[in-house]
Amino acid sequence: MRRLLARCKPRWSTCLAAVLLAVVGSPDSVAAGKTHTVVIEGMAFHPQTLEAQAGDTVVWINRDIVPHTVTAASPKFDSGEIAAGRSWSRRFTSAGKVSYYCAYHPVMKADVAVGR
Ligand SMILES: [Cu+2]
Repeated sequence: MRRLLARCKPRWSTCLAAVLLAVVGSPDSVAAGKTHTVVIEGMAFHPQTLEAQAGDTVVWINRDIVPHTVTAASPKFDSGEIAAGRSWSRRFTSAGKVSYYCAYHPVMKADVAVGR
């Protein structure tokens, strides 16, 4: 930590923020926001539209016996294969409606509505 702070002299406030983020932003931080769950079951995402706030994390749990993906064009992201019984999560940092689908079964579509 001392070495990290020593590098901070030129832009003290920016660096302090970075240090704080490094401390506060650890994966098990509660301050990061709520965690929501989307269940993938019966070849569909439940709920169809999930409402979340910026900073929240969404966990997709695949309860089907076939693999699925969580794939979006804007912002662009892709879970890759989520095997049966496995899960995948993503944190949403900016507001807006995010439409996603399953790359293996493109008829499977749903949204995350991210508010502020
Ligand atoms: Cu699928």
